Amino acid sequence: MIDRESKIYIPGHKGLVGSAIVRKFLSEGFSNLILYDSKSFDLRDQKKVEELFETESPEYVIIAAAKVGGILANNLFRAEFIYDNLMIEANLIHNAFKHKVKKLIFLGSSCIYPKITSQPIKEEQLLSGYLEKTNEPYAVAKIAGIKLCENYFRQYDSNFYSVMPTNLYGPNDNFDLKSSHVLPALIRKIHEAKENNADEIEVWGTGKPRREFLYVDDLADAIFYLFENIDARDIYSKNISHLNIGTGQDLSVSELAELIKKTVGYAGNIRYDVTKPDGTPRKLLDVSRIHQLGWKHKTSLEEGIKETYEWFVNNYKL
Ligand code: GFB
Repeated sequence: MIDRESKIYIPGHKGLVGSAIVRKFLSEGFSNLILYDSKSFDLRDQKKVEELFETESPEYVIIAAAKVGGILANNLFRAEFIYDNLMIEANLIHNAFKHKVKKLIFLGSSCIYPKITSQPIKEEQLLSGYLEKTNEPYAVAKIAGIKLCENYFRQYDSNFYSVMPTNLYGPNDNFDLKSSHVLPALIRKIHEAKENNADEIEVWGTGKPRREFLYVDDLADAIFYLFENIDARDIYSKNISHLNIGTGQDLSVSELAELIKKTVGYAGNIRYDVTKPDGTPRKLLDVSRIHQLGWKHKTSLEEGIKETYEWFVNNYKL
């Protein structure tokens, strides 16, 4: 068991993922959390990050900070998606090394895998083919983060490793229609269509791409489990560079829209805007490794959507 008094730095603690990790760690008795607001603290600033490590001396680091967004934001803000993410992760990982952090967990995304690859996707399939163009800048930055952790381990024995969650959703998600991911976007569109008695909603692309969704509190649970039980050598000794985290189940965007319509109680039609990109046809993670390590998700997609919809109705200010 890791000492509950340990100092844990969680960059990105206000986002969807970071806020779930904070909730989980607080509930497990860790109260010595180092939390800096990314609005007032620029993680791209090398000097500032160095000063933070000198002042705070964190013992553990969990990197939930990143510039993230849905398919359109990734495609439009390509320069920021690669630059911001490279700077954030390089500053954090290098300073964690310099300040002898005991364990660091870096979070990426399932978009690191090739666009066309066999399914479900095993960890070994990283760098075995071309990336999906819409999120190539983000994916390249995340692959660089994986390789930073792996090579600080290989050269210096740093206890740093990466986890790649599938598409995430839950409380504190981004519901802005231009920058959000599909699940929160459809919750908002369907809710507003119901409120306004609209006949139809617009869904981007063909509705055929398949996605896997993990409730963010389940991700936080997985991170906590790994934090307590798994070290870098447990990962790299298996000749993999990171661990997948998902449910092992996917559905099409059309099926997702139908599920959300049911939860919200909306009976209108769906119009597909095929001028918008589909992105990767499918990215279902092979989660057998994390299952073998003793962790499995708990929340069904139906329950997770219900919780997220309730959160949206009660908390989101339109
Ligand atoms: O969730 P999403 O934006 O990202 O889109 P990706 C998933 C699928 O849903 C795409 C369709 O085929 C979209 O065209 N979609 C339908 C919509 N309606 C909507 C809508 O209203 N909003 C959005 N956003 N999509 C991202 C990557 O890819 O996934 C990131 O760009 C990251 O790098 C993230 O990895 C997890 O799953 O295609």
